[in-house]
Amino acid sequence: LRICLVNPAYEPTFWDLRQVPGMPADSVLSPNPVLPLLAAHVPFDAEVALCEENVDPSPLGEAWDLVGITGYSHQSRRMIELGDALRSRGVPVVMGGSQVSVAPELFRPHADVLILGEAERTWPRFLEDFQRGEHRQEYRDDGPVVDLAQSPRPRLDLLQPANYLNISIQTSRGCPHNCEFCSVVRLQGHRVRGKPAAIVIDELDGAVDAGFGSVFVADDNLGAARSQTLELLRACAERQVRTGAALPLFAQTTVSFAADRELVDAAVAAGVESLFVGVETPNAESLAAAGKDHNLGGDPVIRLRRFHERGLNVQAGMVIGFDQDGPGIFAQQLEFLQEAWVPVPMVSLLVALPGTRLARRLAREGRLDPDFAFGTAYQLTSNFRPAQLSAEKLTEGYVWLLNELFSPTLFMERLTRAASSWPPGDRVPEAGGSGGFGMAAVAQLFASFAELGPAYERATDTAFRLLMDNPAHTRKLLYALLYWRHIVSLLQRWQCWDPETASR
Ligand code: B12
Ligand code: SF4
Repeated sequence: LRICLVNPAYEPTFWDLRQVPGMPADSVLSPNPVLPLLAAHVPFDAEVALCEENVDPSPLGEAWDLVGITGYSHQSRRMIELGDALRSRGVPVVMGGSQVSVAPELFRPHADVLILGEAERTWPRFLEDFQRGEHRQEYRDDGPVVDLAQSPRPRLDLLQPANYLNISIQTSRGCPHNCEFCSVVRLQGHRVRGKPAAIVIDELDGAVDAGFGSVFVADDNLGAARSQTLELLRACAERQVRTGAALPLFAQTTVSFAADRELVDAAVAAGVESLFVGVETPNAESLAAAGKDHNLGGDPVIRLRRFHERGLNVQAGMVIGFDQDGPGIFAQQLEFLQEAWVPVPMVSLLVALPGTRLARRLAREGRLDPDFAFGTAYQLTSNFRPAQLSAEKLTEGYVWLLNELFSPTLFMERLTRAASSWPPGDRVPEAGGSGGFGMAAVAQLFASFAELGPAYERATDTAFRLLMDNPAHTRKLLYALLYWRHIVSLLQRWQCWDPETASR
């Protein structure tokens, strides 16, 4: 059997750096970990290929006995197009993933088979049925949740490390919280299921062997199961000592992680370099209404600064457009992010994803646009109108905020404050592999700022000094600068970059 597993193409997003001039066109942040995982779960001898359509769509033109398509909400349109095109050529198509699991009715007409929910047991069962010519149209695992202790080593050997900046490795599933706008609990459940540390370490060794040089921890919420996380981080620290090389880690967590000194110490020792922190909003009323009460304890500004003071770079996830947000929210977000020294925040408009409590509530209230095309962060519109803001004011305020945040003065102010708070330290030699930046790429990055005008050119002088003064933090600084350039390119691409704001 010849099987091809595809991650469909998406429009440029916050999450890949393809828009940075001079960056290779294939700078996707990291592969969707599901493809190498499904490849490892094929229960018989078969030829399996992985296709990252964002980089190289050519494998899709080959003759396959079966094509498997994954995807998140923003890939829905492309998933459907691909399904239709492949089936018109007579290729059987199977689809799965988060969006298929929460909105199967969208995909049924475009696939031969849907696999809903976790697929560790149903995917091999389907393949056996398929080979016998007796498969069903839909598989849903009604058994107990999957035990990650049974995870096989993903087939990372089928990936091209040069296409990616990091590898993604999942170490747990589930979250004990239940924020109104999030579908994680519906997809993964309330109980956090950790992968035993020994299996994760084996996967990390496999990632380095396959040529990857840094790791994105694809968990919902690192630290949600405290003792599991501590055990894992300690095993990563031991691995670093054993190999004598740093393997930088990036992970997602919540603000409360900063309040736990033992967890933060363990993260630093494990080689965690950056944390994507779900801060969402400085508006406490919005947090309370969204059920994100765990962000309400303590002062978030102090907590985010605490991450920086331990050398952990913070990428904050921020959201605008809650019913509790009034016209002042844009300025409030700006002030908060400046105060908290977050160099590269990801600010999104609140969108109601299918399968969330938010989508159900808005549908009940008759407020949900059913024909909305889901995008990613930096989507300029939403599928509902917040109570206190018109659609026009929402987009206008959002574009204003992005321009202000990424104007040279305000961006460099945050980066300088963050970098000055990172402790000086010795640089641990890195394992090498994907995700490193050569001198030529750095020179090209700096040259590309000059194209944006004198204010950017002046800012890069400051950036250059920061790089010289903080040799232990070169990678974090370069990533921040790359994201900055990337975001400016996105704003230009979407014709909402304001040269006047950018001149300050
Ligand atoms: C890690 C992660 C990220 C990483 C992605 C790293 C990467 N390269 O993949 C980052 C931080 C970059 C990210 C970004 C975004 N993410 Co995200 N992310 C996750 C997270 C926490 C884990 C996903 C993961 O890696 N799972 C590991 C794999 C192995 O498991 P799985 O996806 O659950 O798949 C299982 C089954 O569904 C099935 N399956 C999946 N695909 C297929 C295909 C076939 C053929 C078959 C048979 C089976 C199958 O098999 C798997 C094993 O059981 C999920 C939450 C969650 N727990 O699902 C959110 C989640 C997937 N993200 C989400 C969203 C919305 C986004 C963004 C659009 C956010 C934004 N505003 O920009 C962006 C899009 C980025 C991009 N360019 O694609 C939503 C998707 C909602 C939806 N309905 O699709 C989720 C569910 C979180 C949420 N808010 O509810 N994300
Ligand atoms: S937003 Fe984060 S904390 Fe809230 S339920 Fe989702 S994963 Fe958990």
